[in-house]
Amino acid sequence: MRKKFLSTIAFAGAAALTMAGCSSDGDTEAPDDAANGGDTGGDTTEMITVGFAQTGAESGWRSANTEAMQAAFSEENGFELVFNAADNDPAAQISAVRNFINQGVDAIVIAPVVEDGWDDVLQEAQDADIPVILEDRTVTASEDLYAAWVGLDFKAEGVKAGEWVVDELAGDGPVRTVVLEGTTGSAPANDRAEGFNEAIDGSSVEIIDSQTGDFTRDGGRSVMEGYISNYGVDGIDLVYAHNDDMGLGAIEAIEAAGAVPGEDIKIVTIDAVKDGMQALVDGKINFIVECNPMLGEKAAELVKAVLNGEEVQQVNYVEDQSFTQEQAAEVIDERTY
Ligand code: GYE
Repeated sequence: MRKKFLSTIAFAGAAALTMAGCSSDGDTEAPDDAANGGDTGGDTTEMITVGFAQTGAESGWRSANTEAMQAAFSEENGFELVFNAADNDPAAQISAVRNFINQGVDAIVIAPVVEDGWDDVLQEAQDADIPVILEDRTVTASEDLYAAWVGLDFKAEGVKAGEWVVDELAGDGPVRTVVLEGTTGSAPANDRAEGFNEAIDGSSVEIIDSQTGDFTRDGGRSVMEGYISNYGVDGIDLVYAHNDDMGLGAIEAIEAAGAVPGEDIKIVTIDAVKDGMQALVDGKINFIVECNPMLGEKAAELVKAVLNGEEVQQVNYVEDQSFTQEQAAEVIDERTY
């Protein structure tokens, strides 16, 4: 552990210097030991211990993100990773971060389940001189409380989804739309709703209902079953799902009701993970906006830079793209997630 490791060397060095001062004839020559870069034959590798507080394992996107983070924060890259998945429970995630602080890790990385409630524990990390890097989702706490953030522009993703719907589906009659929202209080759910609503404003796209499916396939399916029961298949023109997994759940509900997803009811989602892209190629989803989960390398780069005392950019966006059914068919075989 870097912090403890370095403090041990510092202590050993100081002790050695003190010893030299006491026992020698005032020779101020620093003794030859690890603290002075001397070759003591000991292990001087500085492993960086990082506590990573992941949201959970709610979706295909999350699995891809976790894999990318574990690959980047590997031993061969100089890290010892302490991993916690909070099962989408904000209180459990904050408790995990407190544990990391008590363990005295060198740095903490968080993918915050929800935006609010982070001020106290981030202040505690700062008081313990442990830098925090956010990856994926953002928080409402002051930027002074964390060193940097790397992720995606969720609002822009919502705008891109809404603009496609307006361009391709809006016309004279209403486009009766039901929304499958992400986790309540999470940045992607809030921002994807805001962006979509801005893009459809003034068009014939009409949101008739909006409920959370918590970013899970089961959640998407059960909410969609409720929509079909309330409005009937013929009463719904479009599903806007904040992620692929809820869109895939909606497909199951639509097919169980005897209708054809992608035709009787159009579907637009966000993420572009493998299963979503396959449904797009199969014509069951009509348009997907990508949300790149490969954030590990940038997060690891930020941790090392911050621990080395380097200036880092506070906000770090990763590029996104979007796919029609035709575009998905061209790229699906070469995609890594
Ligand atoms: O869209 C979803 C995951 O925070 C961007 O969380 C991420 C979202 C992603 O569960 O699939």
